[in-house]
Amino acid sequence: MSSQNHLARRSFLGASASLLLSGPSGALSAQAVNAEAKSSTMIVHSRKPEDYEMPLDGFLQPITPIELFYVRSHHYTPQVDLETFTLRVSGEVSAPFSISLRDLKKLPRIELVGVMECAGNGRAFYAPRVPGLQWTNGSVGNARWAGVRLADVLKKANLKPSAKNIVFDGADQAIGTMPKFQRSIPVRKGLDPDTMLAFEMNGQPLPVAHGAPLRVVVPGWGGDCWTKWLTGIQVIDHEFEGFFMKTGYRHPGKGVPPGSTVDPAQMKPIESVRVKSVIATPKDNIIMPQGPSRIAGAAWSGEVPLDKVEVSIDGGRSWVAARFTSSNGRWGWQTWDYAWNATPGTYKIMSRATDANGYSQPMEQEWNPSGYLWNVIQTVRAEVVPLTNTSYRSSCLGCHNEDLMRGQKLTRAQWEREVEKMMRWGSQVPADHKASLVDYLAARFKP
Ligand SMILES: Nc1nc2c(c(=O)[nH]1)N[C@H]1C(S)=C(S)[C@@H](COP(=O)(O)O)O[C@H]1N2
Ligand SMILES: [Mo]
Repeated sequence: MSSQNHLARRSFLGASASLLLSGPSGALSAQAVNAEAKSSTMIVHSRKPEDYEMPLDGFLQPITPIELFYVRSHHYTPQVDLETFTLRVSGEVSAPFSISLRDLKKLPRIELVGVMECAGNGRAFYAPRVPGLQWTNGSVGNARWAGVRLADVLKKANLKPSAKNIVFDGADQAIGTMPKFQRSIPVRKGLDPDTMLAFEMNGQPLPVAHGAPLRVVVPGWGGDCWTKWLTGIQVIDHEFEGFFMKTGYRHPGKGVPPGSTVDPAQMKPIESVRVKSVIATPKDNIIMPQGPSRIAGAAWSGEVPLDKVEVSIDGGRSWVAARFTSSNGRWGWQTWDYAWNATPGTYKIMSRATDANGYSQPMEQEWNPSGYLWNVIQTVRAEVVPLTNTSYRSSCLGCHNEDLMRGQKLTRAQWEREVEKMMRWGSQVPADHKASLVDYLAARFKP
């Protein structure tokens, strides 16, 4: 109750502080509220700049709700005024122009479900450790994007034959002496009919943290190309020289000795992400009761479409097909599940996604200097215990340690009276588990 009040007061103060900074604009209070909501549900890597990771439960959702969608910002979140906003298109084009959001929206509208994954997702799993944000599984999300084709915007500007790369510029300003975040994509990908300038996410105006009012959507490619707060598109006839193209976001294309440094000139810019799946349930190191259960998560791929997901409960010795439980199209992630009748034992649960070229997630990953494109098969360790044992663990060991239990050498009748006393004192033993719990205690801790 009091913590809720506290939260409400903080977001109120946040909203009014932003209003003071730059005048009345609806997006600003939305920003403060959004930041509040995210920091209460997400794994917080940094609040300023905003770097939030989706928790594992997010992989159960066919479409990622905005409150759960990861945020990766290199600089502070800028405040773009919707009234004066224009997008400038220039460079190797014969008809450069600037356009307001209202006029941009007159171009044909397109919509698609697309997964966006940070190239650094899974960096935390590399050994030796790689510097950078230590993302585990959740710098990825799946949203419904709506906007206009980048190809239509480029057509309006009339590309010259010399056009080679498209540089995107966002409204966020570099912090200190850090280079400004700018990325380019080749004209080939820019003209793909699914490459988009999006102004809506999940049926709402694009939220500030995700690039309002306009961001680039590059289906299948790493999140680093999906420029937020887009204000400029510059077409160039050469390779873009900016830091985040020439030095950052590059991969050697093959494994290199762990811990080594590689000359960026020997590496290539990250483009497509790789096929991958994540298990949302059960959670690693779980102790769970025997009986019907579900192994479930999400899977996706990049330029090469996703084909199938398989599940193993024996550490990868044998695999069975999982079932898709969503239909999010060519660029979306798919949720999947497998009905598992769990019998007592110790399990290593894995999921393995395969793309349409027959390439499957590997068991081990070769190392690369910035820890990009992690897609190793995940392992979830589970101990399945008999039902009686489950009640023993949840009802008795919640308050008493096992040494104390071992010290009790009681008959069945005595155990029954003891259990009844504990139930009167608040122990949560389901009525239909009482007899089997007494049996279990009487068998294990007898005179
Ligand atoms: N202008 C701008 N665009 C940006 C970034 C940024 O820092 N500034 N980060 C990029 C990176 S690395 C990723 S992974 C995605 C994250 O988008 P999201 O915050 O909407 O999840 O945005 C990309 N676009
Ligand atoms: Mo990223």
